[in-house]
Formats: sequence, structure tokens, C-alpha cells
Amino acid sequence: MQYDVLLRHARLHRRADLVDIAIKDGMFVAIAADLAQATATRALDVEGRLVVPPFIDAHVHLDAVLTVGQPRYNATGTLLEGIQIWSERKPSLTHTDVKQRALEEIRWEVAQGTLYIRSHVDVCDPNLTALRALLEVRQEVRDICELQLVAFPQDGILSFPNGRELMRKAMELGCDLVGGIPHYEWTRDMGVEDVHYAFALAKEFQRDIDCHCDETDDPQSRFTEVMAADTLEYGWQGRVTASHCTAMHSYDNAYAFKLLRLLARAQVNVVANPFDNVVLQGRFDTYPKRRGITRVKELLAAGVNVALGHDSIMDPWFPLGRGDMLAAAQLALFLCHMSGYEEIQDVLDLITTNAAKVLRVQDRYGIEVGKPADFLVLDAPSAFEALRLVPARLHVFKGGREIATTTPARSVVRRASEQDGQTVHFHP
Ligand code: 17E
Ligand code: FE2
Repeated sequence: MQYDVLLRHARLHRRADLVDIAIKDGMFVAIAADLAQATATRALDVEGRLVVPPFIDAHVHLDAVLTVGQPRYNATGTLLEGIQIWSERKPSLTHTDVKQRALEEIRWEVAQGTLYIRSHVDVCDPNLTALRALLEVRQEVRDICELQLVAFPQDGILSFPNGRELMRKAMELGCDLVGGIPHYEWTRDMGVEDVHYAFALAKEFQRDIDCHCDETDDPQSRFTEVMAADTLEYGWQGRVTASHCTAMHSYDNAYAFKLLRLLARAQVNVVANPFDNVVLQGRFDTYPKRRGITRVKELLAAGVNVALGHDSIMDPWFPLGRGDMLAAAQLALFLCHMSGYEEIQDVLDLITTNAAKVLRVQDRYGIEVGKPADFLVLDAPSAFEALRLVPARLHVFKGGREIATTTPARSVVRRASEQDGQTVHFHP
């Protein structure tokens, strides 16, 4: 057999021995301890480096990326000031403005190995300018990235004029998922109705659901339970994601324990966003300051599927970032105290296999014979080292084609006695 690509000496996550991986016609066709006899158009010896399926950004706002400072920076650092600044920027959105920023940021993510992105798109705009632009982007980036779009009512479904109609129009135009924002509606009752509306719309259009839910430090914000109950009511198990859920950080433990069991039973996914959660939450605290991020470790232990998003890249909510999901995972590791050896292994799942379940792309995701040859070669020998170093994504492949490459940085230290110095490898 003549292969197109033969990867030699690859390390797979949670597998001790090294393997060779053969690719033909864009698919994985053989994975075995030694395929040295095979010939290939391109042979690539990765020398024991970790080879993983592509990273997934399960939650981002592509309409807002790269707008930081427009028209002003977020001085309080709160979610609420972010929403206010975004509402000031929204009237000046244009089709090309949104497209250019989104396409640029997608290139950042792809360069760092993220080949699946779920983006929320603000539909609280009578013209739906951002949505129309991102629908085109979804189509245009198909060679490098799979994009899912969520109809996201930033200013509320009930608290914004014609919110319901705009959500419906967004689904008619071709959004993949229905969103919501119950904690932001004016009253508790309106928040409950926000969730109910999202489910009714999802049923009508036969779509999955991903709501911003309980993104606040207020322990009284309890809409995630409504999402779980509606999931069971509608039979939508596995098709529903509650994003952020930062209030869970502040629930009393008795209530959190009840909720964890309900989420597991309803098979509701939870997506945490470490950059935005730690920056936006805790802003009304003096000391101690809450970290804000949801209970990732406890959710996992309860059998709830958890994944991560970048959420923001240089926007009114989070001014920094470069679209690196491995950096997001490293931050989650710190914030969630997932520093035990096995926990570090689990953190890699939050941006790979768990996230594939959230996006429901498992049928075409993973390094297995018969699946599309989508993978990354990391400049590190293990998940542990990947999360320690946040190393270069040396090679990024999609469908057997190398779509991105990175040359790792090289550091040299020169002692007084040395002319050329010595390279520093950062390995013990
Ligand atoms: N909008 C919102 O409601 N929450 C967020 N974290 C972002 C936008 C980024
Ligand atoms: Fe978000």
C-alpha cells in the first residue's frame, strides 16, 4: 500500500507505546506499532511527540473579536459594562467589518490547532448584520475550520424589542443552534420564559441548544436547573449546553450537589470559559475575590460532560488573548485546581474529546482508522508536558492536508566563557 502521509513514532493521549499512523485519501487508514515497511508520499518522523485530534473552541463570540477599545475600553471589567460597550459598537457593524475580523481570528485559532469553533452571534440587531456576515464566513472557511453558529440574544429575548421574532428570523436564516441569556432578562420569570422559548424554538427547527446561563456571581441565579428540566421534558438529552454557569461557583454546596445530579441525568453539557470567567466575575467582591469559573472538577466527577471555550479575543469583555485553546486549558487547570496527575490528563479532554461531544461531531472526530485525518503534532511528548509548556503546534492537518505549520521558538543562553551559547530546551 502506498500511503499519502505516514507519521512515525507518534504518542497518543493515554497510550503508552508509540505508533505509526498512515493516511490515504484524507482518512486514517492504519494505526499500528510499526508500519516501517510501508511507503508514503510524505513520511514524517515525529520522534515521540504527542499527536492529538484538533482542538475545539466550544464557545466564542466571533462577531465581537478584535474590537477592543471600540469605542472605549472596559474600565470596571464587569460583564455589564462589556454588554454596554458592545451595544455602543453594534450600530457601526458592517458586513465587511465583521467578516474581516472573524476571518482573521479564525486564522489565529487554526494556526494553533483549533479546527472546530462554535460561535454565538448576537441577534439583538434588527438588521442581523453580524449573522449575515458570519453565515458567509461559515461557508468560506470550510477548508480549514468547521464553524457552528448559535443565535444569541445578547440583550434578552423578552427584554429586547422583538427579541422572539429576531431569534426566529436568525433560525430561518440558517443558525445551527438556539441560544438564550436567562440571567440577563429583567426578572426571574422572564428568565424562565427565555429558556422555555429557546426550547420551543429548538424543537420547531429541530436544532440543538446552547444558552449563556447563570453568568453572574449571584447565587440566586438558578436557570441551569430550568435548562435541565426542559431537556428532560423535550427529550433533548445530549443536545443541550449550558454555557458559563459561573453562579454555580457561588451556590451553596447542598444546592450544587442537587444540580450536578440533575445535569448528569439530563445529559446537559457545560462549557466553561476560563479567560472571561476569571476576568469578569468577582468584580463586586472586595477580598476574598471569587474565581467565578463553574465547578469543572465536580461536574466531571458527577458524570457531566464539560468543555472549554475561549469566549473572547480582544473584545469589550476580555481585552487580551490570541485564540489559543491550549492556553485556555492551562488556565482552567490552575483555576479549577486540576493539578493532580490524572486531572492534568483530563484537562486535555476539555478542549478535545469532551468538546467534540458538545459539538456532536464525534462520528468524524478522533484518531481512529476510518475517520478523517484531522490531527495536530504538538512539540511536547505528553499531555502533562503540553499543559506545562503550551508548546508550538508544529503541524496541523485537516483531511490529510497540512493546513498550518509553526516553527518553535529557540532560546540560547551564553555563559561568559561560551561563544555560541547553549540552547535551552525547558525539559528537566
Ligand atoms: N456576552 C456575554 O453575555 N457574556 C460573555 N462572556 C461575552 C459576551 C464574551
Ligand atoms: Fe459567551
